[in-house]
Amino acid sequence: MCASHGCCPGADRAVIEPGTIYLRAHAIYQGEHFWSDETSVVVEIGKGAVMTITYQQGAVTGASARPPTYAPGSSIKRGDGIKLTNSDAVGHNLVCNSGTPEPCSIGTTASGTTSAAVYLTKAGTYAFSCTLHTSMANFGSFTVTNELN
Ligand SMILES: [Cu+2]
Repeated sequence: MCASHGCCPGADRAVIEPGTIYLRAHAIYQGEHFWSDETSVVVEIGKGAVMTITYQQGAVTGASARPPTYAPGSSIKRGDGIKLTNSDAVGHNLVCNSGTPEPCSIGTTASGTTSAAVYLTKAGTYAFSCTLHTSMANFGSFTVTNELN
């Protein structure tokens, strides 16, 4: 269909990244170029696997004593998510530090419960804190690889 409309032969092979893509149709008729009005589509990464970050019992006493655990590992792909399981005795949150590739935040999660998942689309290292407890600043980190889910 693309070729029959005389459009750019590479258009259907473009690598699509998440974001807004602006499109115009192009045609050549009797040597003249014609362009349609511009339109846009939003491309989103699908939601993939979810890593569980667990705050262990005693987490509030300090990161060095009881660091969080990561299952199945501390690395996810773009489009994957994280959720917080709080196995400590008091409520905690998980807020990505400033300077991470994109903001992330899981609100206060009560003792013995698991939060909903939060999905990330940008590759890089995400350090996080529980902002309720100063002893849990820079509490842990995980990595989002450039690979798409
Ligand atoms: Cu906390």
